[in-house]
Parts: sequence; C-alpha cells; structure tokens
Amino acid sequence: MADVRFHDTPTGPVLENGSLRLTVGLDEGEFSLGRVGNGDEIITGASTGAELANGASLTSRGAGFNVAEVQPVEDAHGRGTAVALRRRAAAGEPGLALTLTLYEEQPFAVLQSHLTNTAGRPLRVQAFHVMRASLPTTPSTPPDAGWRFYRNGWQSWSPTLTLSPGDADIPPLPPVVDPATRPPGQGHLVSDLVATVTDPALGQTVTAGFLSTADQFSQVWLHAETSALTATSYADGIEVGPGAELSSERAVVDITRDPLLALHRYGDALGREMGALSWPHVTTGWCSWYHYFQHVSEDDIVANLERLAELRDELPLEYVQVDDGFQAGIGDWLTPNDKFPHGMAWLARRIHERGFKAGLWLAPFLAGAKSRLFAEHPDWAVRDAAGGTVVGIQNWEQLCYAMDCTRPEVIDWLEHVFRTVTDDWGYDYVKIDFIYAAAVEGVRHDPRATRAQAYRRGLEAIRRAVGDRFILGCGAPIGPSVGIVNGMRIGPDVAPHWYPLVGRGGRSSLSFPAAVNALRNTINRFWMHNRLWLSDPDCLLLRDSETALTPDEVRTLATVIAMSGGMILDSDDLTRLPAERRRMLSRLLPLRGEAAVPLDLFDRDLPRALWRAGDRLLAVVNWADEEADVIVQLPVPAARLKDFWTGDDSGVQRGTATLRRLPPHASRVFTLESLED
Ligand code: 9PG
Repeated sequence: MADVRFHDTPTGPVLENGSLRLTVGLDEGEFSLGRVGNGDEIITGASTGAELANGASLTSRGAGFNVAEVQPVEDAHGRGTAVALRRRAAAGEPGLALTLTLYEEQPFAVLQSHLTNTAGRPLRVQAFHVMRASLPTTPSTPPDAGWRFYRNGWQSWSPTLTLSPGDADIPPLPPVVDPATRPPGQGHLVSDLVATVTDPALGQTVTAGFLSTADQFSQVWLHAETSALTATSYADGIEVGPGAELSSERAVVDITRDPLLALHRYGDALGREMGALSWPHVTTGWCSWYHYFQHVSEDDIVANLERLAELRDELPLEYVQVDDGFQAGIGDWLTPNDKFPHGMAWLARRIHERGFKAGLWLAPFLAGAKSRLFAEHPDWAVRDAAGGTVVGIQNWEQLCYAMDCTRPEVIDWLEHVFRTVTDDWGYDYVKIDFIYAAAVEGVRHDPRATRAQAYRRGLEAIRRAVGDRFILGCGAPIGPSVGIVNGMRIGPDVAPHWYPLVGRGGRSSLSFPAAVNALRNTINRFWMHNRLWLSDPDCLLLRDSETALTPDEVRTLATVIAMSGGMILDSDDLTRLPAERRRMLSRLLPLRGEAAVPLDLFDRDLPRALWRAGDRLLAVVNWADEEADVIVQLPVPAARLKDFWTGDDSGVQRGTATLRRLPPHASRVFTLESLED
C-alpha cells in the first residue's frame, strides 16, 4: 500500500491511501468514503453525533466541522495520519469532535468521537453515534434482495447469522442473551460489535465495527428501508466533569468486494488492538455437563477419569473438566456439596495422578438468593434505580443476582476464590460461566464505570488470580473479553436433541440449548478462532443411548465442531461409549487448527458448505428436515472428491458439487484432490 496523503480542497480535507479515499465536507459536517480507483463512494453523507442522558442530542450534520489538527499516528495497525475535526458548536453546547485515521498498510478507516464538557456542571453521556451514514440503495429490487446483514450476537449464546432487510430483527432476551441497549424505533437490524453488509448485485461489502472494546459496548444498526448504517458506542450515562473529555470506542469501516475476507480482516485488527491472547495448541478434554448435568458426583468424575486413562492412546485428551454440580451454592464455590466428599483439591490431585490436567466450572459473577454468599453480602449485588437487587438469571431454582465488580470487596473476594481454586486446589483451567452478569444494566458502587468497564474489572481480577492458566469464557460478552480469556464459547449449549425443546421455529429460541443452535453460531463465528482466542464450539455428544440425536445428527454435530478448528471436548459417559463412536472422536481430534470458512454465509442463515483451504476439507450439510439433493459451489474450479470417513472416491466434480439424496441433518466431508494431470 502507499503513504497516507492529505490534501486540502475548497470544501474540506481529503485523506487517501492506496485503497481508500475519505472526503470531508466541512460546511455540511459530513464525510464520505470510497475505494480508490473505483470512483463510487459507498459511504456517503456520514456524520457523527452524541446523545446525552437528559435526552439532548448533538450531530455534526448541518452544524459543520473545523479542522482542528492533522497529525501522524503509529500504533498496533502501523503508521498513519489522523485528522481531527471539531464540530462548529453554538454557544453553550458541549464540544464534539471526530478523529478520522487512515493507515499506510491497512485497507480500513478508523473513527472516534470525543465529547468535551464546556459547561460548569457535570454532564452525562448516553451514547456516541460515531458514524451515521447512508449506503447505496437499489430500490427496485425485491425485499429479499439488496443488502444482506451479518448480525453478531452480544454474548457467547446470542444468535449470530445473516439476515435480509425483509427479515425481522432477532429480539433481545434480557437479561441472559442481550441486556444491551437497542436503537430507538423499529425497522432496524441490529448487530453487536460488528456488522458486515453485502450486496452481491452491487458487488460491495461494508464492514463496520469496533476495534477497541474494553470500555463501552457497541452496536451497528442497518435501517432496512433507508439503508442507513449507524455505528454506536454506549457510554451508559456516565458522568463527564466540567472541562473533562469522554471518547467513544474506536470504530472501523472497511470496504471490500469479499465479505468473508472482511470478517477475517476485522478479527485480525480487533485481536491486534485488544492484545488477544494465544495458546500453544488448541485444547482438548472431557466435560461432565452434558451427560451428568448438575447431578454429577465425585464417583462419576473418577469413573470417567479411569476410563480416560485406559483409553489414553486411542483418545489423547488433555483436560478433565468438572462442570456445574460440585458446589454447595451459587456463589459458595469454595464449599463442595456432599456429592464430592473428598473435596475439590483431592479430585484435582487424582486427575493429575492419572496424567490429565484439571478444569473447574464456576459462575463467579452470580450470587444465588439461597447462597451463603448472598446472605452474608447482599450489598455486593448490582442495584436497580429503585434500590432493588438486579437479577442476572433465574436458574438452579432461585433468583441469581448480578455481582457489582466495581466494589473493591468483590474484587478481593474474586481473587481469593480463584487463587484458592488454582494455587491451593491445583486446577489448571477455569470455565467461567454466566459472566455477562457483571455487565447487566444497573446502579453500581462506582457510578463512573460503564457496564463494560465493570465487567472487565471482574475479568481482570480473575486473570490476576489465575496467572497464566487457561481461562474459558462462557456466557460472555464478546468485545470486552478479548485479551483476557484464552478460550471462548461462541454459541448456545449443545444438547442431546437437534431442535430446542420449546419455542421451536420462533426466533427467540435461537439461543436455547439445541445441537442446531450451537452449530449455527459455531459456523457463523468462524473468524474469531485463532484471532480473538481459541473458540469453543461446545461439546461433542457421541453417545447412542440417552440421546434423541440420530446417527446422522451425531455425525454432523461432530463434523461441524471439528471443521471449526476449535477446542474439542467430549461430554459423554465414557464408561459406556461404544468403540465405534469413540473412533469418530479419534479421527476428528487431529482436525484442530484452522476454522472452516462458510462459503455461503451470506446466502442463508445455516451455511451448507464449509471449506478449509489448508487441508482442502469441504463439509456439506443438509439442514433440511427431509432428504434432499444439496448442490454447493466448489471453492476450486474442479476437484476429485475423496470421502473423509470412508476414503471412497466420489469422482470428479466441476464448478459445483451435487450430493444426491442426503438424509435430513446429514453431512458429508471430502478431501478435494486437485486435478494436476
Ligand atoms: C452449567 C451450564 C454448562 C453450559 C453453559 C451453561 O438460560 N439458562 O438458564 C442457561 C442455563 C445453562 C446454560 C446456559 C443458559 O449453560 O453454557 O456449558 O456449563 O451452564 O449450568
């Protein structure tokens, strides 16, 4: 790429690198963005704005900008040039500024808004609309054509899929799935953190998202009718003192022709900016939850441990992870219940003696109404405006309150709990679950902390306590977890049934436990793995009894998990798992590494073709409830297809691959051998 060039024109500054041109209209208070050499501007009439807690709002549109500063920058993304624009304010208005940055070596623009309190009394900021822009519309096209919207969910379990403007938005499910703020008014599709919109007819893709994610939650909205695109960073009404300044998170806008590449690029940039953690290898293990659930006992763990030791050569798994069910109460993590008579340190020692590493589940940001923790510290919960305790979830036959991680006593307690679990008991791995609870809306001890900051303080305390041991985030908001967790659950719970048990077909059930729900997110969040953390697609369930999954469904679940390249944990009773099902696991374990790209991500919410260029594996799934012929576009012009499971030669296919009469929910995996000869 090239240097960043800056020039002044009569209407305002222009910033340009080898791929993008950013044009500012000073009098309009707007900017536009397009690809160099393409002529067309894709983002037009873009403005910046802020909303105050008292309902007042500010926008640059119409007010105009002055150029405040042009300066070189250098950061995680390389060298660049930043232009600071100051909104022309009327007397008495707060100051609003926008910084626009282009980098020499990056094909995206970075935007950040800043608000200055020029008054003599504090002011509270609700949100920054860092960018409000228009995308080109194609009004003559039917509602299902035009822009296709990649929608990312707020936390691990929140639905992630592509939608059309004609589709209804996925409703939020407070507080579990999505307590985050929603845009005013109907007609928007909403994505958390990042959205990619692509129009195959126009051949254009715009990715708008956020690069910095520690301080404010963020969303991107597309207005279905007007194609207005808004990137918002939530300041949650925190106070800005007289003379002080508050900035939004840093937004990124990327314009490309290839939507899959755009998501990879965004993941790389977010990982760089937030210092994503790496791990030497993709972890594997066994987890107690999906067979024993909360009835698990020490004997169950030991029985599986002994079986794992016997099977070590066949199944080289690393971690034995004890899930929910060992603790005396939700919050009483250091007291085991009577199903674990020898205590948790004994169990970790036993796991180590057999040559495995030990993992433990906790839900550290919840305090159950029946717990000793809550009885002793009712003041540790987040409050609502009326002074009531805020519920994080109703589960385990009680209300569970959300912990206020802005309280120093809570931070001390968290460190104590996690030091005990790791240093004293010896656990090498913690699965921290339901951790969105630290980020619920409410009143906290520190009124200057946003939801994201409160969450991050809790997470940082856990990281301090566990040192460089493995942390798996679960039920975790995506953005502020980057840089702290090693592994991350990226979808809803798997289950020994394909569809959710309730609400099937309804959109609000997309985050309920079900094999198909877990797979949807695992496929659609492909770009996170190895960029933000190791992705955890949730467990394999391979058993042939105590399951409602058909053999085809079991194989598809296992195949898609393996194609994700992410963590592989089995969750069956290994003392009873048939040899033939175990062999499936041994075959799939070596596939950890590369995440498959869903080639048809923007065509449907459950992509049918998953491709790994590194080992040339192509998986094809029939998501339909009936037998069907599935036709997919090949990622190469032509290839000989060799069946991964059977080794059978399935012949040469050109352009597309046609799979005849694939049973419902069945899949096929092929190695694509090239046709050199
Ligand atoms: C243990 C489980 C497992 C699982 C986690 C998480 O909405 N809910 O009531 C709800 C309950 C459980 C749940 C997700 C949502 O599963 O994902 O792997 O650890 O907790 O209780």
